[in-house]
Parts: sequence; C-alpha cells; structure tokens
Amino acid sequence: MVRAYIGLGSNLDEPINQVNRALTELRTLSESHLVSHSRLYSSTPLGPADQPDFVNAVACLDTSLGAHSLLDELQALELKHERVRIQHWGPRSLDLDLLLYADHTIDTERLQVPHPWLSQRCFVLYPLAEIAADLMLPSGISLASLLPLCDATGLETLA
Ligand code: ROI
Repeated sequence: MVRAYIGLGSNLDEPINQVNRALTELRTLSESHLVSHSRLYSSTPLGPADQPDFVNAVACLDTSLGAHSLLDELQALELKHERVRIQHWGPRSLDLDLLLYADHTIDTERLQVPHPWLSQRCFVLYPLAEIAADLMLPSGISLASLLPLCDATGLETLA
C-alpha cells in the first residue's frame, strides 16, 4: 500500500456538491482506501480573476494502484463530472490532482509528482496540512516550513 494525496478543486456547477460527490466517489476507487480528507475551503482563483471562487479540499488515500493507474481512475472520475475546461487556467467543474504518491518523484509526459505547483498553492498546502501536518515532501522540505511562505489571502474554510 502506498499513501497518496489528492487535491480537489471546482468552481462550476455547484462546486460544494462537486467536491462532496468526488469525496464520496474516491471511496469507491479500486484497490484503495480513503483514509481522511480535509474540510472544504473557498479560495479566490489563481489565474484569470473573472471566474467564480473555487472550492478546494485534499484527500488522503492508501492504494495498491500504481501511480498511472491511479491517475487513470482520477481522470475517469473527472469525466463523470462532465469536466469542462473552457480556457487554460479557467473555470472547471472538477479537478483531481495527484499531489503526492508516497515519496516518489515521477516525471512522465502524463504525470508529474509531486504536483509541480504544490509548494506555491495555499489552497493545496493548507488543506493538506490539516490532514498531514508532519508531512515531508520528497525534496526533504517539510510542509510546515512552506505554510508561512504562502499568502493565504482569500482562503477560507467552509462550515
Ligand atoms: N485557483 C484556485 N483558487 N483553486 C484551484 O483549484 C485552481 N485550479 C486551477 C487554476 C485555474 C490554476 N486556479 C485555481 O487549475
């Protein structure tokens, strides 16, 4: 079993429902067990500002799937949510990002792990810290040391 972390994000078609539904669906992934997930957060968009705020969360999964098989399953879930991506860095109904896959570093055409922007995105780091406060990234940098470097303006927990 490998411990993986998944970032969830949505800002279209009832984002809170999209993320809650995706958390339920993550429980059904094959050869996997959903260990925990963060609360839901609202965050101002990174990228074009003329789009709705996002709802973000992070989930922790133990899985026997290989990283690429896990990616396949995550992309299948995105499709179930009729993922639309109209413009680059624009609004989307559901994003599922494989953030971390144990301490592996993966760099293929389809998949980069750790997620390339992980350490700069407060809407990923804060929910991640909620469920994995002591996490070390494969680079040897601790999650805790990244949090103060990240501007959390516009990030709020949802009740
Ligand atoms: N901005 C926020 N706040 N949250 C996201 O999940 C998110 N996802 C994206 C882009 C468009 C870069 N901006 C985002 O893909």
